[in-house]
Amino acid sequence: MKDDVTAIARIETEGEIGLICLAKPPVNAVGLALRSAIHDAFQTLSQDPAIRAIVLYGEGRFFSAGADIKDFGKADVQPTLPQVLKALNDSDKPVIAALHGVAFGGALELALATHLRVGVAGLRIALPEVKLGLLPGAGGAQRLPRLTGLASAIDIICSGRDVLADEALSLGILDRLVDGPARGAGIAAARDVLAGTLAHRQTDARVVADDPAAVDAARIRLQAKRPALMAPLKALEAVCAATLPIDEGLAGERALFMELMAGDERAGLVHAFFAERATGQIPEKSATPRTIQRIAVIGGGTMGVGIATSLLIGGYQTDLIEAQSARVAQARSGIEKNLAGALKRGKLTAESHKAALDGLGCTDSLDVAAEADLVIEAIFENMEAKIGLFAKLDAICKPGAILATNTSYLDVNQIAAATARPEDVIGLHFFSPAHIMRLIEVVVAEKTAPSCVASAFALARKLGKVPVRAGNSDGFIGNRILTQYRRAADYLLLDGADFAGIDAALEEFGFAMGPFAVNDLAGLDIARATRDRKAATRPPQERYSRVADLICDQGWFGRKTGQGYYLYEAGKKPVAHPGAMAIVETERRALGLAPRAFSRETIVARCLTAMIAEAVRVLEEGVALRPVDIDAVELFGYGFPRHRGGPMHQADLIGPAELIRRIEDYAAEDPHFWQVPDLLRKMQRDGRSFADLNG
Ligand code: 3H9
Repeated sequence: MKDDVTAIARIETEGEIGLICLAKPPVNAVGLALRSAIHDAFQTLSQDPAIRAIVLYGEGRFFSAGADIKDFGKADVQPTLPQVLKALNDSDKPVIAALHGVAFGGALELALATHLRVGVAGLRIALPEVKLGLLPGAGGAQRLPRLTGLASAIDIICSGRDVLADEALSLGILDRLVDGPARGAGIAAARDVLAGTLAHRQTDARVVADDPAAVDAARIRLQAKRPALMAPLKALEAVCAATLPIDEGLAGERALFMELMAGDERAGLVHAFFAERATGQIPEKSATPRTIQRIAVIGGGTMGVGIATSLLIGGYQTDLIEAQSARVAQARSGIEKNLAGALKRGKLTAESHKAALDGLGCTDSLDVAAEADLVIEAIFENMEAKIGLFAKLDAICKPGAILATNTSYLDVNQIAAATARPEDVIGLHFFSPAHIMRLIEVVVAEKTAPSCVASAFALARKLGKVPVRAGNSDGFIGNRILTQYRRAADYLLLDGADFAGIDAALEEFGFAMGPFAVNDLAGLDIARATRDRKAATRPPQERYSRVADLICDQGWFGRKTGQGYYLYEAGKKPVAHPGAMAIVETERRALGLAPRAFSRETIVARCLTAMIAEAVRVLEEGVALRPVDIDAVELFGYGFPRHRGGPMHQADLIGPAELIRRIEDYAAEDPHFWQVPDLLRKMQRDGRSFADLNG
């Protein structure tokens, strides 16, 4: 038989061993085309009398990332993945999967349907479908328990977690773990099978013992999760079906899979998956990034310490510059503590932890910035201070160094104008805690050079972050939307909802914390400083809630002072602060407002609509490139519930007509705050969705 070097499922032969090489870059995703090609290749090899064993392996970095997520619409087109896998399982000839890199989702299901699995060191396997709002829909929930037993399969499938090669071997998922290329490992295993020295077996022929204790414990754990998602619970149901005869179990699993496939949870999670990757499509994509090896971070506060930690974890030599000598040691110990945490969580190995510590310099001297390829300013939010600092950096830094500001609101053009090299100035807006939060808003000012933008994106990806290109606007993308979301919540509070009720409604929607709990965490004094800064330019028609200011007047700044909207006592669950509630009531009386009742749905509808309206304005002003960039900002920087996909994804679910109706309805009370953005009307007229604008 002639080897076909162009096919996406390439047939190769080594004596009596036939190989099928998955060759569909970048990740060998198994969509309709690849599964059909595998099916055809398998039939060819099955029918070839010269072939006695069949090996499947992958070309490139991975065996395969699983089913093609872009191709879900064709999940039911024949040959379906379950049909292809059944043919593998039923084969008279031994079928062997040789796995390297990753074997996820449908790709692991494919391997589970073969008769023997060989892993190459470094392999990661997973059934991550629940992370996409799905469950393994090609027999994974039936076949994994046949290898591992019910309890381990529940753990792996309902969490979607990665399983490393050693664990996969010990659980019986892998039959053999070797070093070296997968192709050779597969051939060696096939030879041993043919020689009768390596046992192989049809997975479907095995039986699974029931384990009611493990099932009950998992159900209780999953139901207690917030947000309580459907996919893990349905996945549990599917795994339980593994105790039935295989055909019944497979049919039950497929029905549950198709049910999830049709749901909003799946749509939101898949949107989030692609949003994370889509943000890299920027106009500066073809610019060459500058070389960045050494970075200086200025400011030893929480932000500076977090940013420096993130850079060190990313392998950069990093100098933290804190002007107040007395605070230098404190900044160093903050970074060391964060790095120790990263080591403990497995984000750093012992070796990379040591390298990170070796790469850290802490000083009170700005002169060190002369050595840096990139300087990130993270001092307090004060324009004069930033202008003064950038003028100094202009004098100190080497030509071509990138000068970045971590400002969250201020005008980057103005900061750039303090230097004679505005083309080298950019905004890098990290989110706190900067070594954990994944978003970086990359703020492109009027004169920022494309190479500067490309460098920021390359840096962010190296740090494992999600960079989003933002225009220079007060609050950029995220904080602009946050401001309107908070305002909607403040108005609900004045009009009769209570803050704990508002928080509960939004937490039920899926936010980890409601807006008032978040305000307490961030520090009420911080938001007040921003409001004070903007007071002079606040439009007279704007409704202003004084509640937060009055709470601050009491010296209650939230968590850090033990009191804010909530009362915080060590070891106890925070409770609504009666003093804060009294302030709300007094303010309502002073304004002559009769409190109204708001349902949880209304609370969510108002807050979400306020977010969406501002997001649409951000889009029509060109501050965000695409709707999906806005969703990425909200998902990776502001805790927007992942399964909801982001505000723009929600806007598509709600539809422009309903959004316009809501805004016009709310505008009857407050026509200044509630205004229909022109773009929203245009979308309705043109019958377009925000997804259409993603390109
Ligand atoms: C499933 O299998 C359901 C089954 O039960 C079926 C039942 C019938 N499909 O992440 P990267 C793209 S559900 C389509 O940047 P890395 C990705 O969008 C599936 N495309 O690389 C990107 O495209 P672009 C279960 C995919 O090295 C490019 O490949 N599987 C898929 O950092 C590179 O990706 C999963 O959930 C896919 N499955 O990480 C695995 N995967 O260049 C999801 C990736 O245009 N994938 N792409 O932006 C991953 O975890 C990571 O992509 C992986 C590589 C670790 C594989």
